[in-house]
Amino acid sequence: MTENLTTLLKSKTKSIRINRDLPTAIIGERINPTGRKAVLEALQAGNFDIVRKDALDQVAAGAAALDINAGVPGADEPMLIQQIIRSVMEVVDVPLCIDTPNPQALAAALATYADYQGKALINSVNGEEKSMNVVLPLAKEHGAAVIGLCMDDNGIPATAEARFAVAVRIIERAAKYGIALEDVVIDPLAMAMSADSKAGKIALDTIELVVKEFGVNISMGASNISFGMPDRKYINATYIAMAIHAGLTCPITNPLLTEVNVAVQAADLSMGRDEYGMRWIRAYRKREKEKV
Ligand code: THG
Repeated sequence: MTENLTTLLKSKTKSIRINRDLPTAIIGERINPTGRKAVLEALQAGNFDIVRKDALDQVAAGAAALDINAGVPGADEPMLIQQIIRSVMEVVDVPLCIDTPNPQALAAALATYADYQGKALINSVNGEEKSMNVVLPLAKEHGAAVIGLCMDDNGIPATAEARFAVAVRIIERAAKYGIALEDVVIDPLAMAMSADSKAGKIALDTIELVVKEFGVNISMGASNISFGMPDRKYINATYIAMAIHAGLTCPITNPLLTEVNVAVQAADLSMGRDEYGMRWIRAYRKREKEKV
């Protein structure tokens, strides 16, 4: 059996441990203007109230960390991501996952996060030479952990074996930069099942291959899977439970959706990560209280 590795993330006052024997660490997805017109408009107007509210709500709902995505078309992304990080850190103290494909924005975000003496999760590097050459040195320099996406110059591989091969390449390259294996988190890439009916299964199979070989932590945008489908929350809830069984440890998802949150809690209980069901019972009481 491969050992289950622990990824440590930190904010100024909080450390979280991500490990397959511990409860699932939800990374809240909502601070992301893509597909959210109100957020996009507020950010363009320099208003960060929605960002602060999304941060507070997601942490109250159980998010262990928050994904920060500042992808506003035409915006000065390095400046915007710094402003978002400062706004979020005003109101919550969970570690951050810095979600940008822009190297300047990533460097700016990591520099700002350093003011909080944190250890961030970089989202993300992929198997392209140009991505690995830029992102991995930044991860090493800032002592950050990094999500490796199972895609490269040729796009997203169509089989689990080929995605696994990309994960291997990223893991080996990270080691060359002196990044510890436990600081590499692999994302098998959950794609819309409405576009490709095998997309869900390929990601699950990829998780199993990567976990068996390396024991590393696994992240993914677990809501991507249901794009283009009605009643998305039920698909998301079912898929996330299955992915947790396969080895997913830190999904990027929306903890404000009760169906998703309950599925994660029930999956943790089912996987033997909730002694005496204490977390399940506590979450039940919280839901009951919120009903009235
Ligand atoms: N892997 C990694 N990072 C990622 C993704 C991934 N970051 C971005 C994305 N994918 C994960 N984040 C989201 C955020 C929102 C939604 C899906 C994935 C989403 N939003 C609703 C929509 O677009 O319909 C809008 C929600 C709302 O309006 O409240 O579905 O795969 N590493």
